[in-house]
Amino acid sequence: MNRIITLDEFIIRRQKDFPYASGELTGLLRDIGVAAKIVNREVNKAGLVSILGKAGTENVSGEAVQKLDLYANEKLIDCLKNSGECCGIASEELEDFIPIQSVASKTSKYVVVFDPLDGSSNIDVNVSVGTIFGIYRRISDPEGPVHLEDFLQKGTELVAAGYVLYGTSTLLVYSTGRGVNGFTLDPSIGEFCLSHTDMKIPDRGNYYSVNQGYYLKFDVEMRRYIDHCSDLNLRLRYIGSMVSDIHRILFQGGIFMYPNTRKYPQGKLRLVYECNPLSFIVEQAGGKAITCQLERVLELPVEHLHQRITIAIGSPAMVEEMKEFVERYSAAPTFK
Ligand code: P6P
Repeated sequence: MNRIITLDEFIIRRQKDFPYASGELTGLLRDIGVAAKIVNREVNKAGLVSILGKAGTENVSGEAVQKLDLYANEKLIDCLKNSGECCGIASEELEDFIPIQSVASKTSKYVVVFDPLDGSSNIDVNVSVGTIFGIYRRISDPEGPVHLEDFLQKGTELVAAGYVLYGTSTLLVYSTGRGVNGFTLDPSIGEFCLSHTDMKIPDRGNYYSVNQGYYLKFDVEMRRYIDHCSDLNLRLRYIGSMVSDIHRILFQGGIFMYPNTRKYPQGKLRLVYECNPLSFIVEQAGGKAITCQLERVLELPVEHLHQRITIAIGSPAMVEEMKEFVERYSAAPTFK
């Protein structure tokens, strides 16, 4: 049996990959791991305590916020505030970013963006949900407080990104730009243990993931590509939790799409909190991530914190095929 390698041990070992590493990123990643364990503890017993159900409030995107969303948001903020390695936070649940003013934190060089509990509409029906995070180096004057510009960086500027999947087991997957590794939580020792080394997405797969219920609302080129997936007898798998849907695609190959609809003409999914971190990971695993207008997600200019985009992400051969359908059938002017 292979020796157990914990997340902490792995992060510390990999710190040597960065000659100028000062240990700050190591500390930050470990603190995110602690927050994930705390959130996991509550997610796993959500049915037993009064944190189920809608919290009665709406988040900045106008969606009903579940109590577990608020709990996960608070725990992540607490852990990052106490870490001393992060000078600012932006959460999908909050209108604006939060500067961290403590003496230890305000001179630190990293800011963190996160969706504390993505797919939370699935909580009450015991379907897997996830946390998504991204880490940027601050670009504003290190002597002063963080600025909005620190959080509006392109996905190509990510220093690290990851997700936690609270499913049949709890899995933390992350990348610092040198490949993708996955760690499964062993509750008996309370540690995330290396379980998926150097993850690579298959060039193509048997799955496509899209909300078929909106099919008639998609543009013709997306409908043509979805018909093509169906003609190939690919299997439709759609959980409605982006982390779960993308994890399947990352692991088994396939393509996930959220095109524009009448309700979401720009697309529904958030660039900062969902699409950039997950696109960073999928690209690091050899996959591709583009918008349905064929732009590379990671190169998109970030105009505001809650910007929404369309996305097609997954196996490279399948994303390329979807691109060919868009170029062939799109009524819009030819894409650059
Ligand atoms: P729809 C969850 O609310 C989420 O942000 C993603 O996790 C998920 O992929 C998507 O929205 C589901 O949206 O419109 O299909 O219910």
